[in-house]
Amino acid sequence: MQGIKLAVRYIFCFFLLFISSCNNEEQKQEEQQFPFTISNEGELQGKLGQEIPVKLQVNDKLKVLVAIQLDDTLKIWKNVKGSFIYNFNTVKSGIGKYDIKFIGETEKGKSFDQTVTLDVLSDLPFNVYETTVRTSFSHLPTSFTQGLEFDGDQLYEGTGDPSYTGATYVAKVDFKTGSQSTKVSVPIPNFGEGITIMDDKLYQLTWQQQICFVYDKNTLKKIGEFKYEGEGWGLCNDGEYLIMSNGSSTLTFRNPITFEVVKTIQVATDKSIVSNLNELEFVNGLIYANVWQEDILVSIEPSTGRVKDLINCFNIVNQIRSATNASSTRPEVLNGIAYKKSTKTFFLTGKYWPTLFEVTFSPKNT
Ligand SMILES: [Ca+2]
Repeated sequence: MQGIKLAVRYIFCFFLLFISSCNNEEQKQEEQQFPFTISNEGELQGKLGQEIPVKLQVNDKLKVLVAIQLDDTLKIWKNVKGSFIYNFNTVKSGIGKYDIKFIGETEKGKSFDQTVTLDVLSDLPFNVYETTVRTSFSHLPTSFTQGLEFDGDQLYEGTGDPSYTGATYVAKVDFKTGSQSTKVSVPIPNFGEGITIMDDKLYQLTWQQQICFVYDKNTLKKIGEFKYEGEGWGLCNDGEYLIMSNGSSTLTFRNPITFEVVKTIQVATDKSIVSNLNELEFVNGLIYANVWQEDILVSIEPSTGRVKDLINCFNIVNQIRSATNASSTRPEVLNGIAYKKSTKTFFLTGKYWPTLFEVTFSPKNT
């Protein structure tokens, strides 16, 4: 009889333990269950001027849901249930890539978060142009071109230094012969990037050294420098601000006196965000950019970041690739845009290219 009692007691205890472990398991599952889901993640793309709908589904455990962009709270929902749509305002954000973080808090005070990326694209299609070569000039094939700009009819060039042997320089170049009249070498470890000329000063970025060197444009004597954060790639100016690329889809406008950031824009076509923006040139109200490792240029509207034109440079890139190269350096990517106002022509070259092409752009025959 005693044995039976003990057995019943054991079974009862086991049953209690089983129930309690089930409850614990349920509680754990409940605690780990996201109180909201986003059903259209991966499709969050829209055009400037349109709203981008983010489709949310919340369960009855959710107490509060917050949408945050950087440190700004976009929206707070309290006691919402079921499915609803949050419309992202692209007029307010402008063109670009944006991360939105949704944080949901359950009734038990546990919080869950999920970040989604939205792409705001241009609302207008772009034109496609081709390049027509007007003249070809010699270009020093040992120059790793990173910046190219005319001041009147005087061409200036800035180079980089991939082998870290002190090959970074800024020079005045005779565009007809490729010879250099005034040249300033920049010591290692500086890796020169974009150059631009504004108010008798020549500005030269560096890739990862976070220094912008400033020179007297006539003598190329160094007269100052600025520090900045992040990488430096291309540089141009609109007559008021310096405009700088860093290899992303963002262009940064800076005050030329203080180098402070005035504004940034992101760049996109109506099909995609355009990153890897490299050497720049400001011409007739548009920013022209080399796209790194692509045989194209894009022209960009400075107020919005819309790509207005895409310029195919396959013909000149193919000429360079197919030419027998006698020099020890192998031509690399297209990288160098300079506009000469007196002839209304663009001058294009690339890293270690033996040729500087004078070109015009014409609509592509379809
Ligand atoms: Ca340029």
